[in-house]
Amino acid sequence: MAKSTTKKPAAKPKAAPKARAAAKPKAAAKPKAAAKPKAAPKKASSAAKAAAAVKKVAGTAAGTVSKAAGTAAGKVSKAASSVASKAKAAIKRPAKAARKPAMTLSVLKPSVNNLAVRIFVRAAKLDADEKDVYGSTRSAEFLARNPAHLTPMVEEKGLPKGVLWESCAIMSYLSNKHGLDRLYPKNPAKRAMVDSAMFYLIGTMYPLLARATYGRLGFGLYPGEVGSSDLGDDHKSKAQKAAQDALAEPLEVFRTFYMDGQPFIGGKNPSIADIRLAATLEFLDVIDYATPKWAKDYMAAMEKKLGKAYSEPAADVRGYISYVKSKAA
Ligand SMILES: N[C@@H](CCC(=O)N[C@@H](CS)C(=O)NCC(=O)O)C(=O)O
Repeated sequence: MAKSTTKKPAAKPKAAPKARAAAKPKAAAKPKAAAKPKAAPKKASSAAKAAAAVKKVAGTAAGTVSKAAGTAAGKVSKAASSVASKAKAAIKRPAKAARKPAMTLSVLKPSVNNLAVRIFVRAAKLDADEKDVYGSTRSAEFLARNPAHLTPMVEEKGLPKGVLWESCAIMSYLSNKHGLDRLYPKNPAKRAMVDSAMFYLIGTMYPLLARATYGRLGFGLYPGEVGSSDLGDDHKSKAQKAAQDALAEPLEVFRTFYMDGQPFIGGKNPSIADIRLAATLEFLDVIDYATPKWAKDYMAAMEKKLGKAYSEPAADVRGYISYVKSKAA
């Protein structure tokens, strides 16, 4: 399972300074609490139970046997106490150092690009050390590994360059590597549909969604766009509205073409394209978008299917949106 370690105390997308401050508190708090280290106490308490059980059994056995034959009872009692002392020693032995997860996943928690992979690693039960890299994606150290300064980013042995970014590429790679055919079908034709849905999302829908939501989220818009220009607010809000209106078409394409009467793009079960789509739609809440009923039902179905794997990381995005909205109010 993904584990969370927060290197920098905050989460922050390529956002304006405002958003940085905002992203931080929520992002830092939650996944830390969700993190793992329950192992040691559990081990100790089960060892203690074992010791107690051994002692109890040994006591009973010794008592019974001693009535019948003192010598035999002595032997049994000796053996039992040796087992009991081994169990006691096990209690004292320090818990084994946790195994280092096979991969590191660098994330910014209020981001839906990141949310997709965070949901994926949890749903696939992959062993990942999740690192919050808020504030450090442009550091020399980060740029030396990832000149695109983008998250999510996976680092693990075996990758030709040691790192991999782009959410959909990460999910495809890890699905291939771990044989997760359930999330990313092996059949070439079915896989092509999942790829098509993901490329369509990243190449066509996401730029519209970013133009419609990033301003409100406090994230920086891409160079060359109205939102990042020095045009006045009236131009910016017209551009934002145009992008918002344009979202209806790709949404409808997902419903009619990719889902086509099935609950998910993946058919009866979610695929990595579904994880990417549901995560993306989370941002619509920041503009109070009139999300069609089918899309709301779809998101709820995704969350129901994936459970905590979905809701735990989604809470970071939702928390950030609530914060942004409360500030605006
Ligand atoms: N298409 C990419 C988009 C990745 C992206 O835009 N990541 C942003 C967060 S939403 C980021 O890491 N920005 C930090 C930076 O540019 O320094 C994906 O799906 O992974």
